[in-house]
Amino acid sequence: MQFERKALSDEKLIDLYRNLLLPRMIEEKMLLLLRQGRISKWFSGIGQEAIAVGAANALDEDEWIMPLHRNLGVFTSRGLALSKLFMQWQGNRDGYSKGRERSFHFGTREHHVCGMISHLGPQLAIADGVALAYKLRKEKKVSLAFTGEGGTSEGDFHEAMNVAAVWDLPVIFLIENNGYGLSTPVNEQYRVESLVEKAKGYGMDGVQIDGNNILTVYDTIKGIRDYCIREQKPYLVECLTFRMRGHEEASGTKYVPKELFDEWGKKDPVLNFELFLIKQKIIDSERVQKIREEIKQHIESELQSGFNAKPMIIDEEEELNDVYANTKGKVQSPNYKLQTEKRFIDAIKEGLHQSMIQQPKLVLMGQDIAEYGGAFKITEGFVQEFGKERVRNTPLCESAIVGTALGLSLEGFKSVMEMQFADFVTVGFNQIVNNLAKINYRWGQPADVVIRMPTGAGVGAGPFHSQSNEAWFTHVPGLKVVYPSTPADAKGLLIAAINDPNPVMYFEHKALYRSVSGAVPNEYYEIEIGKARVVQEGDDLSIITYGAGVHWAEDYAAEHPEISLYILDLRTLLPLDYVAIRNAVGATGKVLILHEDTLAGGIGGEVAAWIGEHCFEMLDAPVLRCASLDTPIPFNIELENNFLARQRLGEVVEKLLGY
Ligand SMILES: Cc1ncc(C[n+]2csc(CCOP(=O)(O)OP(=O)(O)O)c2C)c(N)n1
Repeated sequence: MQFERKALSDEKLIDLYRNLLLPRMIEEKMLLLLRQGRISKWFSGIGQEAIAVGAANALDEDEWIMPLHRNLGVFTSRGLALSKLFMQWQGNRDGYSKGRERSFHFGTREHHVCGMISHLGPQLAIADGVALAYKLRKEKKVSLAFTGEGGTSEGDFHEAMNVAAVWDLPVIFLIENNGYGLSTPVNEQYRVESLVEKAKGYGMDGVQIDGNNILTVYDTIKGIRDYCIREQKPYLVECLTFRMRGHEEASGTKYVPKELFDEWGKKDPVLNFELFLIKQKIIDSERVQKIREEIKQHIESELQSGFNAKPMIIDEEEELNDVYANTKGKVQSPNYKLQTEKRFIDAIKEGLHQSMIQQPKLVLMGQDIAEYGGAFKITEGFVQEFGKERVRNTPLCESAIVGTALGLSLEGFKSVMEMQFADFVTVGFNQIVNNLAKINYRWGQPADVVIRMPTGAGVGAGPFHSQSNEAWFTHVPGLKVVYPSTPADAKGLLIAAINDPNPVMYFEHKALYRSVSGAVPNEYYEIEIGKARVVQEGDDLSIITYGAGVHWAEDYAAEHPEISLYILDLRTLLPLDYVAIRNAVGATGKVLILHEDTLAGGIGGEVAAWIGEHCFEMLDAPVLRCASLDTPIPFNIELENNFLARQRLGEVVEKLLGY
């Protein structure tokens, strides 16, 4: 192995050696502890340390890195306390995630490390978001995200690379090519000669290097960092290395030919560098022994404090509280004196517009939202007023944009992403339910993101432009789900969602955009998330509903003055307003839950179950649900009308009144 020290001082070389040796020696100790049953699982990076250590050392300490499961060297190079790391691996409360996350699946703002979720790929777009924040602030910084060669087959790799290229983001994408993805060799993973060829496909530059040579990695990444900052462009680097142990320690290496271990064993990054330093007389074997002894002592004493960690004390309230970041407290109430009649769509636009003025760190992202104004023209005129940097057309890649939004949040920005249609959220689903929703609970990092979801049927748009998919998200702790039905609520809830530091799914019904109007306070105001609205009081029967259902219920009430209906508009589906639900039950003793979403697994089931559990004694009849048919949404208008819950509302009301 050829080492080129270039202008590096002896001190720097020795420093790199220490940095390289530390994760190796920690891992050797961990393998021992694993055999003794003192830790449960281990993903080894032995033989690959030069990549993590070289990359982490090449960046400034306040530049974000997104490491993976074999990158202990990133964590040690960034100076995370080993005692605390060890508590993390043991699932101890005093680790980096209060015992909630395993191994390296955590982040720390202090060290600018954003650890992975188990899914391979999503970390890459988070690096895009961080780099976008650097770019918007004109800071001379890069972000760096790791991927294995296996992970490059994920769609998230493609999307993140493409966004970084199109938006000229200073991101370093680092592929750690270690020959195998679990048991899958590279010839079953991809067909290009080398993965770095993929860079061209995105219009970026790339380089393939020896990942076992610490000086090559360090020097190359330093150079790439300068390039990315200077040129304001991303870069792909492929580091060739080898996985010297099993995928994880229990899974073995039977499928790997022995010759490969012999061949790569000779290229060991630690021993070769040590040999180089000795040969160059930068250190002697005595100094090597001394350094090793110092590190050993350090590991032993850190482990001791790790082992002395306090046992877990379960605090259920804290568990629940940590799912969400704290909101700022009191909402800014509307001033109802100055109101103007507005359509639903214009109220949303006004809420968004006023938020852009109030929140200079708010960025809008979505397909065709800039010059074109968005599929529904909600952001028409915004780009002229707020500029291309804050009103961003995106390539077609929902997953990467949600990930980018999270990256922006890491750097203190807020963002609103427009799904062109709520249906397309399926291709950004993983980022929402696993990254945005869980990150605050996992390591205390809020995901300050709003996703606007133009939703709903009744417009003859067929199965993939009409779905009600809110129930997919009400089942995910960590998300908030709001769903206004009036223009005034649409504006106030959107502003509240943007001000809320948590990820909010904001559903806006397309059929209401231009069909519903109402008085909307002119000023900037919030409607509190989590509070339902009594639409009208009544004595005979309560309809609990939201979205288009509110209008169906109101129309029904107007057509049937002989029935005294109590109508509750939930407005927020997660968290639900249980006080308002209880009041609605108490008012009439007969409850009908109405929603446009299909019946099975809809939020109506959850509300009905809660009422059954908590309000049984108030009921005079079973809780009934009126929902759309359990079919996909048909295109033909007559079929669609038949599909929709509205069709059956009268029937269910009569049935309930008949009890
Ligand atoms: C989306 C997703 N699919 C499958 C897995 C299961 N899995 C975990 S690691 C792994 C292999 C990863 O290979 P590679 O990206 O090359 O990284 P390496 O483990 O070799 O460092 C697989 C299939 C996963 N974690 N995420």
